[in-house]
Amino acid sequence: MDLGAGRRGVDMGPSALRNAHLATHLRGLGHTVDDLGDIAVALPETLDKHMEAGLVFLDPIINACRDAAGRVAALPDGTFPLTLGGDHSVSMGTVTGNALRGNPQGVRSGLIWVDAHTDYNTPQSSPSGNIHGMPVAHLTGLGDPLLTGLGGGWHMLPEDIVMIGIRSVDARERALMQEAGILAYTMKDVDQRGITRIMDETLERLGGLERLHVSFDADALDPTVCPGVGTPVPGGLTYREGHLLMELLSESGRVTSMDIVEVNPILDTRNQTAEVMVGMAASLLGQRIM
Ligand code: 6HN
Ligand code: MN
Ligand code: MN
Ligand code: MN
Repeated sequence: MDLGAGRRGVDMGPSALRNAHLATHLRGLGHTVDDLGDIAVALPETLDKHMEAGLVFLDPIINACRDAAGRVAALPDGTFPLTLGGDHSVSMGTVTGNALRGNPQGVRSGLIWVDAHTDYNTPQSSPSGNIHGMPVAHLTGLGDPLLTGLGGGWHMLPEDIVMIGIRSVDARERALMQEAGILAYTMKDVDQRGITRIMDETLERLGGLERLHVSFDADALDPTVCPGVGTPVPGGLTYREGHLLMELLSESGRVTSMDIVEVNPILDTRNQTAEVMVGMAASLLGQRIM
């Protein structure tokens, strides 16, 4: 879906990723791949676009997130859910679904949020009303009760979240992040300390957790690497920093699920962004150079 984003087009992200041979690449790594198809979501042109309590397109987004959460939660043991977005609001569903797999109360889980943005707005703090800027806040229980209620009583703990690649945070969003105490590695941290140290610290911080979900927003990478995104911010992760991040996570053997989101083929150059993101998934799922 693209209902959570400010501009059209990320609803075509899954097609672009399939076109970039995602399944073929993963099968080449020895994985069995089952494509479960798309979740049906209404087109914005068929809906009345209005803001309700600071949220644009709340109802259809809740439905899509519920559907995503239910489908992910129902997957059998031993499967690795890889979700294709779509705008980042879908991660409220996927992160919740992954925590609820095999346990209706939800399991304490870690979240690695790779993004230019912290996506920690509430309907009150958001400058846009776009729900893709709000998923992490809602996962931790802040914001609209319908969206915070997706997991029943389950919520993410702020200390179980690590963000990487951050370089665009709204003023009131920053205050909420600080209040919650969420660890965010900005691009300054990446420049100064490097991905290797950041990943060591991240895996250490999330040490005791059995489930780790990676939510990868294509706009974490520099717009020269991933031009097909709706909210590009200069000064992002390089191609190699992105891959190194995925390679170190792969080596850790600890990641249990992943989202690829915010790929916008309308704004892309010859499907480059989808190709790059397929490479990121392949790196996380075991691609070796030698
Ligand atoms: N994303 N902070 C801005 C907002 O509208 O809340 C941008 C959010 C971008 C969200 O890229 O997933
Ligand atoms: Mn290819
Ligand atoms: Mn995002
Ligand atoms: Mn983003």
